[in-house]
Amino acid sequence: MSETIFTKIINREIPADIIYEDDIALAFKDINPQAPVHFLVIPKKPIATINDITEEDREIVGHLSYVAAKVAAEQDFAEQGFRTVMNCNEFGGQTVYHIHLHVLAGKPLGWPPY
Ligand code: D5M
Repeated sequence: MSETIFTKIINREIPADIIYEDDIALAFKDINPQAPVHFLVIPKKPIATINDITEEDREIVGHLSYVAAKVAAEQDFAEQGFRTVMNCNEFGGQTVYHIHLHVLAGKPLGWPPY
């Protein structure tokens, strides 16, 4: 797949407010926050969309939720609650084609999300 802006963030070619990193994933604050807390958890492996996840990626993708919960606990909003969202393709509202788990928190979130 072609490189996205998120690969540049992983490679420190452009700045981001990084809040978590390990061998598999990176988490950083969303540049256009939709809630008081809004960060993205991405795999270091570039996977374009949910549709492109393969069997070998299952552990990586599960790890994104693990990181979301870990940061939620560390930042003390786990008990209050939060939302994770992964958008897919045009109708899902995806704009960056490197999968990312949005983590939104800090206020009661509406449902449905439109
Ligand atoms: O979400 C893509 C998200 O990525 C959107 O909420 C903005 C965010 N974004 C885009 N560029 C950056 C940089 N450079 N830093 C931090 N956050 C960024 P989607 O689900 O694809 O619509």
